[in-house]
This record gives sequence, structure tokens and C-alpha cells, in this order.
Amino acid sequence: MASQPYLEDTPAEVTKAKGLHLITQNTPNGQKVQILLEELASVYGLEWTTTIIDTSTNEQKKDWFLRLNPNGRIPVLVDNAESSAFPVMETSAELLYLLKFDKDNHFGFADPLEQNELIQWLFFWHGSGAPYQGNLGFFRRAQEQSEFAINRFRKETYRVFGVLEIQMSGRYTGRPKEFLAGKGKGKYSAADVGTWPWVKNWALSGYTEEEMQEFPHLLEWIERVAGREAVQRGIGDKYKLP
Ligand SMILES: N[C@@H](CCC(=O)N[C@@H](CS)C(=O)NCC(=O)O)C(=O)O
Repeated sequence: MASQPYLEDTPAEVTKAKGLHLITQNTPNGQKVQILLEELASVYGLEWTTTIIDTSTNEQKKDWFLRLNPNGRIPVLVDNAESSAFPVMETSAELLYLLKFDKDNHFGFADPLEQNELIQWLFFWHGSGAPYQGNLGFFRRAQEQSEFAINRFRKETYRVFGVLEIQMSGRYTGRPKEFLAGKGKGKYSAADVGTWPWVKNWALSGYTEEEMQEFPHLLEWIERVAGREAVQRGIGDKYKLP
């Protein structure tokens, strides 16, 4: 048998898991993968098991976790169906990995150009959205308050919300969109799943309703995605720490 990516102190619920196993916490990054799993369960009956950790205890910095994800951050997806359990780190890579279970392209696209749009928006949020909004939260919560850092990340996150508004409003294409990627008005896809869990938290990030009125199409998109049952399951009680 091929060697497994587990150490002596890897929790039994991780080592004994069959099929897909998600190690997560109910944060925006955890929610991305939780939501796509729930969507796949709705359509295909996909099954997986979950370990919820508490990152405030630094469980994610222990050796067993670093063996699965050297970056020491949640979430991590482990596919035990491979002959040696296969760990996937980085949320966008995890979403793309999960698309292999989406045979009928409910959350991806058969057309390579539309699929590339999905990847563009997934990368956009991963590289240009989450790091800014994440740092905004970090500096807002920090004991040592840095106005300079807060302003920098506040402005940049607001700018990035504006980029999403350009896409959703169709300002330069003349065609408003309902979802980020796909022809015409777009189609709900992993691109939306990768972006929504962060953007929906705009109030927690300190933006006012007045500021967000600049982004009417983005606000409508937040509501549209929030209306999906699988999305609500993916951010729901089952992922909260006991
Ligand atoms: N780029 C990573 C970011 C993951 C991330 O920042 N996770 C946070 C929770 S939202 C975390 O594990 N924080 C705990 C820590 O940094 O130790 C991804 O997309 O997977």
C-alpha cells in the first residue's frame, strides 16, 4: 500500500475517513468548500465527512496538519479514494478538485472559454480579494491599531468590490450578469462559491449601507446566492464548533 499522509497524532477521524474528508472551520475560507460540497450533495448525493477544528488553539500548526497542508491553514480536503490519500490545500484548488465530481457541469462549464472565465474570477478573488478583506479584518481586530494599514486594506477591498460591480452590472459590456462567469447573464458556478462567503460579510468588514449602495448589482448577487439552500447549509450550524 502506498504510504499515507498521516502521522501518529493525526486524529483518528481523519485517518479512518473513507472517501472525501474536509478539515475546516466555519470561516469564509472554510465556507467556500463547505458550500460546494453541499451543492454536490444536492445534485449527486455526494458524501463526505468533516473534522471541525478551532484555529484559535493553533491545531492547524501541528505536525499532523502541516503534513496535509504545509501552509497550516484551513480548510484542507483529503481524498481517501486515491490509493494514497490525496490532500488538497488552498480553497480555489479545492473547489477545482471538487469539480471532478460534477460530471454534468452544474457548477462548472463544458465550454473551455466559459470554464476559463470561472478560473479567472476564482483567481481574482483568491489573489485580489480575500487577502485584502482578510487583512482588513486582521488590522481592525488587532490590539495595536494602525490607521494606515486599516485604510490601505479598507480602500483596496472597496476597490475590489467595485471590480465585481463592474462585472455584475455589465457597465462595459452592456449586459448585466446574474453570476460572475459564463456567457450572457452567466451561470452560478464555483466562481461564485469562491467569492460569496467573503463578500457577504461586507458589514462585518466595517462598510456602511451607504457605501455599499455604490454596488447595487453586487448586493443583488449576494442575495441571489444566499437564496440557495445548499449555500445556507454550507454556512450553517453543522459547521459550527460544538
Ligand atoms: N489562501 C488560503 C487561506 C486560508 C486561510 O487563511 N484560512 C484561515 C481561516 S479563514 C486560517 O486557517 N487561519 C488560521 C491561521 O492563519 O493560522 C486558502 O485559500 O485556502
